Amino acid sequence: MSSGRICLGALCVLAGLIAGPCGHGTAQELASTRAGGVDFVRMPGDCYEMGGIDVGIVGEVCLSPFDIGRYEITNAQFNAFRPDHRSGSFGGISLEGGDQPVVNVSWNDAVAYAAWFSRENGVSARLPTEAEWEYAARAGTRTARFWGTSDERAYRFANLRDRAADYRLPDGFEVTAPVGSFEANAAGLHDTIGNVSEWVQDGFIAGADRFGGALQDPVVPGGGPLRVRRGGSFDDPVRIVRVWARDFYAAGFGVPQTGFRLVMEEK
Ligand SMILES: [Ca+2]
Ligand SMILES: [Ca+2]
Repeated sequence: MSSGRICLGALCVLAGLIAGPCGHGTAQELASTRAGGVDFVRMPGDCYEMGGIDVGIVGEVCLSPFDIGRYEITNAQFNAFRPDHRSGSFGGISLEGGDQPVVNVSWNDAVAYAAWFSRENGVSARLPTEAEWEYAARAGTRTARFWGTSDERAYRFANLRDRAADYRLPDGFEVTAPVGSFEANAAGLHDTIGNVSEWVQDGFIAGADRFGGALQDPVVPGGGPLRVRRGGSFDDPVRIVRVWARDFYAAGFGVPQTGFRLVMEEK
């Protein structure tokens, strides 16, 4: 548990709490809502420095308020939409538990789920933008991981690769863990780093200048074949995971390492 108050922009984040304007006020838990069996945490409108040394500094981006899923979408939640979907197995170990995150879903599948979820629940749900995802995953921190820079503390906060050359930090899960098995970040979100990497809305363009200077609610529209994934998975070694790290995959294909969480736009 973080002991310090971290101030970024107009807000202070304090161990699961937004403490109000820096230097003032009473700590107040971030608002949460629930729709269609999915828990969402309300992110305030705010600005932050996006990007990192490995991928380039995007600069200060500003976001309108949004609600983001506390957990990755699970098999049980996705099967309400597509009862015949199967997440399969990895290395002979099942990925199909009801509380495990859904995987083997393409970006197109994730977008279809968000559209179905919106219709079913009378809300406006979608994938997070890359900028929203990174803001929520950082939860006010500026370090490479939301728990700091330490590799050794990773096993408390993230399900990463156990069976690797750097098998020094067994976290108890060789494949996907039931969502919420690891400690949350300061905003109350679980499994942002690790468990499954997460599809975001953005098309993939390399480079820190990909938003073309539009840094209010920035997004790279899709259109090409590639979409961005964030956070790394149970199949990534701890040494490579960073809160700003990004990679991509073809929009039409699912893999055992990738799932998603939803954002709900405020009305
Ligand atoms: Ca693991
Ligand atoms: Ca994740």
